[in-house]
Amino acid sequence: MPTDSLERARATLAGAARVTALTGSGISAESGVPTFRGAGGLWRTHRAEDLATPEAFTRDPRMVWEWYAWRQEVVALAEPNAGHAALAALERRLEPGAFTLVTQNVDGLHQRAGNTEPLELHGTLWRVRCTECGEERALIEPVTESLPPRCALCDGIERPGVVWFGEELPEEVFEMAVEACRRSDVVVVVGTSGVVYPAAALVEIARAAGATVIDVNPEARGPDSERRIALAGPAGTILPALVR
Ligand code: BJW
Ligand code: ZN
Repeated sequence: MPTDSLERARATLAGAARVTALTGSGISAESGVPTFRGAGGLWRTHRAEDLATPEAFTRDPRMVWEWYAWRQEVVALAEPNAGHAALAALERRLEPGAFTLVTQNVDGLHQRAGNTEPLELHGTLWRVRCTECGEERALIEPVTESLPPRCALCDGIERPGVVWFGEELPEEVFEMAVEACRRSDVVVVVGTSGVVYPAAALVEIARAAGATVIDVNPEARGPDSERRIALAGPAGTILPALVR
């Protein structure tokens, strides 16, 4: 990464009144949480993307739950990394309400790092919902009961409180994310392949509204332009340097 890109990004961020960060699984990679599409995106012999569907759950709820229970264990043992910490520092540095954190991640590491209310586009590993009566409950630790877990009210099968392919994102959460992107001077995009919609459209919305997009990703490719700065490298190194 050219140092002048980092300097330009730092100056742009420092001059911004409103900032949004949009994160994906890459920001948690350095905490030991696997991404979806890179190395480690396989669980047993299954592609993560094939498990994150309502069809997979209907076919074999127990198997899909074993994957989620394993991921809960991985995340419970993980710690937020320097990239998460830098975004928490950025929130503290800006005026109240001037920073919005939008995440596709379900791991809860942003909250543990100190961000107050990330907009969780794809839900969370730490809530479950009954597929029969809709009752929800929060989890404070990984599920340990026999899988799939069952509803205390009606004995229906519970499902993870996440958004699978073909399902709608939580409407209000997505609208708040769109609004934040429209109003932001700078959008920092961290650790996402940008292939999953509608989350990926947020970057297009921000750009169309005139924001500068700073891309933090080992795979980030130039060229830089007036409204786009690519910072190629791991979030745990780049974000602290950007926010410092
Ligand atoms: C690092 C790093 C380091 C590594 N530092 N970086 C328009 C066009 C085509 C298709 C669609 C469309 N609109 C909707 C669709 C369908 C579909 C979709 O987008 N499909 C595409 C894949 C083709 N979208 C949906 O179905 C969505 N719903 C919807 O649109 O509803 C309306 C509708 C309904 C019915 C029909 C049509 C429309 C829902 C999407 C839900 C996605 N859910 C998942 C699972 C969540 C639960 C769980 O976690 O189990 O969300 S899938 C998975 O992908 C997960 C992630 O949040 C999401 C994004 O992945 P992410 O985070 O980008 O990870 P990777 O692995 O792809 O990338 C990691 C990146 O990190 C890489 O770039 C690395 O380089 C980088 N990296 N180390 C920084 N150290
Ligand atoms: Zn129930």
